[in-house]
Amino acid sequence: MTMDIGKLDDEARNILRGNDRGGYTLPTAGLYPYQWNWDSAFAARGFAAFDAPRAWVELETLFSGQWPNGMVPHILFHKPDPGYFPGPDVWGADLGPIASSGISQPPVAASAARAMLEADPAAGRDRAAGLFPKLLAWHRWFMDWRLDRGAVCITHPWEAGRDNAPDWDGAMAAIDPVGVGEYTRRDTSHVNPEMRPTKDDYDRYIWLVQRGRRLGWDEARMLEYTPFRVADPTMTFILLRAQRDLRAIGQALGEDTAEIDGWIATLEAGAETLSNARLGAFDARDARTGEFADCVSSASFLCWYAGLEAPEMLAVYDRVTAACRYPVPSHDPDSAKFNPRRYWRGPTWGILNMMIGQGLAEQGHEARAEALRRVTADLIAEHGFAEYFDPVTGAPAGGKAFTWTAAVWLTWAR
Ligand code: 9WN
Repeated sequence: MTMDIGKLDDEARNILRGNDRGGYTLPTAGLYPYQWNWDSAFAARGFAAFDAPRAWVELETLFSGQWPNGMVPHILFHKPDPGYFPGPDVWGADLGPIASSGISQPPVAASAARAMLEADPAAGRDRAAGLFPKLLAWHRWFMDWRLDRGAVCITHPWEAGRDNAPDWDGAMAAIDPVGVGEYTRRDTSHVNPEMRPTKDDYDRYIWLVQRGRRLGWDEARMLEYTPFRVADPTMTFILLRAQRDLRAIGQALGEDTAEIDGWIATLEAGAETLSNARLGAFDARDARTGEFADCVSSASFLCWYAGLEAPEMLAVYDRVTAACRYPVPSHDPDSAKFNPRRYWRGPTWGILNMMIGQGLAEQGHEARAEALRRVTADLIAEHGFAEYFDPVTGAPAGGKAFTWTAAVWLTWAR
């Protein structure tokens, strides 16, 4: 189709400006009224396309909420807003300088910072130097607290950023959310409930939050007994990539990066433990039971973004992307659990496409990368800057005027 690139550029910049709350950017107004971690790093990349100083501020604001133990929370509650549940009163996570959640999210910030530094080394040097020790501390926190056989685990489905992915079904089913009590969701008042996680999911999400709160969000105490601990391809591949990017930043700044070299080796070995031979693909692995989830997800295809060659994944990628018009579906269309409308159980997400596309290109699979870029551009041009899309029809879903979809347009898809 023919698309008006200039008009889409304007629209994307207006979305970023419109969601800007002064130093940080909302994912979308209404549904998500706070600063989210990985959304913010993607927002920074979007701003970098037209306002580099503002892009650095986005990352600096994110790190202003870093906890003393190095963790960077998945939500920073800068200003109270009753439109989102669960808010700071439910999390009770008061260990950091800003009210926040008690868990983290996929660490894409170092990768954003590296891209920004390389785009303008002179202007970016001081900003990158300010962030480097903070990024290092966050990455060390993952290495200290989240590894299982070298792969990175999540302790809550929200930590992966793929909330209701079928990858967690087994681990979630093992939780009995006893005593969770009554609560009122707000997400389903903003968007169609059919596009959101179910009540069974939410009971467990909230039960896990209540448990973390009872344990004072103390990682050592939480590790003694872990009701939910899943080695996750999203986290593992994204952290591996982020470590390589952090090392590049460190080298550009003349820092000692030996510690990061060790982390990369550990994570490379850990990534192999996510290879499910029965499935022929990278998969989530329950760290408590050792069982694989048997799920091909869009996160399985982040292997290339992580810097792995993974030639065996190409045929899986070709099968999955051929199965629907608007790939990459978040869950395998050939699986009985595939649902093209329900959030992370089928829909296509622009940020995953961008990371998969970058990885494919870097590993020399340019034709696949270009096809994916084009399909993502078509999705946005035809259906707008939605939170996610139906992979079969392209229909927009979830929140509108979405920050990370605008950022994907400005940085990669256009
Ligand atoms: C919980 C903000 C976030 C994204 C996640 C996405 C969704 C939150 C929610 O929205 O999660 O963190 O309430 O559904 O799954 O990836 O960061 O856009």
